Amino acid sequence: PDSRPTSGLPQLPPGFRFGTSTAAYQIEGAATEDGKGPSIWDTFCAQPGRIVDGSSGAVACDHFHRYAEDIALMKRLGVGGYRLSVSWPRIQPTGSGPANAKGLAFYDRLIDELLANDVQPMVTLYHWDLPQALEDDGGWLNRATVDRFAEYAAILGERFADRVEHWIPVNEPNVVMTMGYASGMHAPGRELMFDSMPVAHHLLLAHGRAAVALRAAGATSVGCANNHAPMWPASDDAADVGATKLFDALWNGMFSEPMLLGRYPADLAPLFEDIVQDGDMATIRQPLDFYGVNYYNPFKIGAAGEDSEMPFEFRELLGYPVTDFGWPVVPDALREWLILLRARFRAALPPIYITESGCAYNMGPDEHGVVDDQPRIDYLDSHLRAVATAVQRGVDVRGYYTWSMMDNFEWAEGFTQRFGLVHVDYETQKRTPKRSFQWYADVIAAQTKSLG
Ligand code: GBH
Repeated sequence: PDSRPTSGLPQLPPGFRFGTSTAAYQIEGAATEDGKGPSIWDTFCAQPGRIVDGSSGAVACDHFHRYAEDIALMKRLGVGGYRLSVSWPRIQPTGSGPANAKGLAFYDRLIDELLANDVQPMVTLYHWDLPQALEDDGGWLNRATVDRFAEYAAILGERFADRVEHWIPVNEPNVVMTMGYASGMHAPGRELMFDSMPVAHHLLLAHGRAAVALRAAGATSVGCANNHAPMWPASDDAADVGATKLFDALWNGMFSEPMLLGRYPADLAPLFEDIVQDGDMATIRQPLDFYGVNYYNPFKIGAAGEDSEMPFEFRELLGYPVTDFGWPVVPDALREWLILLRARFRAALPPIYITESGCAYNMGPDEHGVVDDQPRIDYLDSHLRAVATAVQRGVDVRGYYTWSMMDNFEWAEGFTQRFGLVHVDYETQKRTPKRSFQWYADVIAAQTKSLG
């Protein structure tokens, strides 16, 4: 008999989907196995000073070999869905031409194992690991990369559309543009600031072209995964409010408005004048079956100082607890964002999935082997309640995929930040479910029970 509590846990409506997320480069390892070509992250990690601990995703969680063990954990967790990404250079080692059979075979094994365990795959095509050969030709600055992406999408659609529940072409295009090509904190490490605008447009075209290719191959649910956050002005000062409005357009509007409305935010349109070609906006605006939101925390924005390169500035958001990464924990801002998103797009907004939401707390196993990550439980509890409140207020949120299933390679932070429900010992590859894992399992089980 199951004596675990069913009350005191956050409750979502019947049919609400609970899931977890990961991304290929962050967990798979096997960087050169079975014909995989190099990606921009393989290259970036090899450059001294790029990754805080000098590490790379060459081995990561060795999920490429341990996927069955990881899926067994998902089964134990009781999740109905798992968001994964496909490594483009595993499928096309140089980003173009025929598919690598061994690369496809890995995702066959993975997807079939998920389905055999009643976990529905949500598949992202591009979670930042561009084939290096395409970057050598200009990467996302080059419009031809969009054609390559459409071909890649067709390969995946033809092979997997019969088994994949949800598809996401591009993870967080705003992060790709800002961190990859504007500030250079991420691969490919370009520091173009506002000269990176073509990257945004090409990522949007890639999204649209992939949606068309996937549907042509039989995909029935295509969405997106956009990183969003409410932007709070540092003061009521006109200069702070103006800077906030501009950053909001850049971060929240620049990708959502073209995808859902077929146009750039008015304030940004001049920046795209010389980039947009006839028919592009219609290509970008494909009907979406769902809208994925990756949420971490709100931003406080102020007017820039005199010598600043940017017309806005990030200010520290004080008065909230912070994760081990230093990110403020503000569950109300998730509710606020969901309500704002609906207010902004109304009928143009499809059902929402939270495609990422989570936190870094870096504790490991104690002397009894227990990973006591109570702050993660508090984080998940409060954020699920924020979603539940938004749903009560009429926002159509269908699921919550927490970031992340397991500790993994956190990009420029290497292995120093742990977001997982499952602890990974990178020396031994031992998996240890944390207390938050059991808590999430209890939430899911209680939810199922309450359906009778
Ligand atoms: C997601 O990115 C990724 O999809 C996932 O792969 C990653 O592991 C996860 O989150 C955790 O980081 O103030 O300009 O420096 C989130 C990327 C990083 C975007 C922090 C906002 C702060 C922007 N976020 N970033 S800035």
